Amino acid sequence: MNKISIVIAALNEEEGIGEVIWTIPLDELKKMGFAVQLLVVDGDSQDRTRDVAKKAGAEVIVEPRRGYGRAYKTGFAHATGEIIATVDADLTYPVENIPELVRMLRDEDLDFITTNRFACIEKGAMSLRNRIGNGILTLATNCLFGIDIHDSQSGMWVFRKDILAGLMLRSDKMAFSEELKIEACHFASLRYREMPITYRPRVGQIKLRVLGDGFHNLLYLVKKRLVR
Ligand SMILES: Nc1nc2c(ncn2[C@@H]2O[C@H](COP(=O)(O)OP(=O)(O)O)[C@@H](O)[C@H]2O)c(=O)[nH]1
Ligand SMILES: [Mg+2]
Repeated sequence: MNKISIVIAALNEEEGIGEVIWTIPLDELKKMGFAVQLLVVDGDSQDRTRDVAKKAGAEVIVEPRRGYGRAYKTGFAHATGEIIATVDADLTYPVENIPELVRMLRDEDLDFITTNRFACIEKGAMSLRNRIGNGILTLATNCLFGIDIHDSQSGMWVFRKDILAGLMLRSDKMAFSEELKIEACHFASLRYREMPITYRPRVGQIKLRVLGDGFHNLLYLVKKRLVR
C-alpha cells in the first residue's frame, strides 16, 4: 500500500476548502511512504471553491449531479490510491489525524475506520437538535443492523479502496454516510474500528437540511433493513 487518496466533497465551500487542503499533513504521509492524491469533488459550486482548491494543490473534478453520496461515489471512482480518506470541506474534521488513522489501518490490518465526533465536540460545532438527531439515527442504525458504533453520521473515514467492490452503496444523499458504515460493518463483515475525533465548528453555509435529511436518513435505515 503506497498511495492514499484524500477525497473531499465540496459544494460552495470557498471559505473552508483552502485551509482543509493546506493543513493536511502531507510531509508526514510522505515520510510514512505514501504518495498522496488530493481530490476535491465539486458539486458545480457557484463560488470560488474550484479555484481555491486548485491553488491549494488539489485535483478537482466536477460532479454536477446533486448529493453528498453522489459526490463521494464519483470521487471514489476517480481515486487512484489503495487507501481512501475523507473529510468535509468545512474545517469540521481533524485532518491532522489522517496519518495516525492510516497507520492504524495498515498496522492493525483493518479494512475500514470510521470516526466518532461525539468523543469531543468543540463549542458551537453541533447544535443540541443535531446531537439529538444524530443520537437517534445512531441508535436506529445499531438496533436495526446489530452493530455497535457511536456515530453513524460521521463523514470522516479511512479505508482500503478494494472494499468498495463488495459494498452496495445506493444512496446519493446524506444517507450515504450511514449506508457506508452499515455495508462495511454489517453486510460485508469487514475488520473495522471506530476512532474518537474532535469535531470543530463549521465555516461557510451548511448543506445538510436538518429535519429533511434527518427523517430521510431514518426512513432510509428502515428501507435498507427491509430491502438491501
Ligand atoms: N459535491 C458535492 N458536495 C456536497 C453536496 N452536498 C454537500 N456537500 C459537501 O459535503 C460535505 C458535508 O456537507 P455538510 O453541509 O457539511 O453536512 P454536515 O457535515 O452533515 O453538517 C461538505 O463538505 C459539503 O460541501 C453536493 O450535492 N455535492
Ligand atoms: Mg460538514
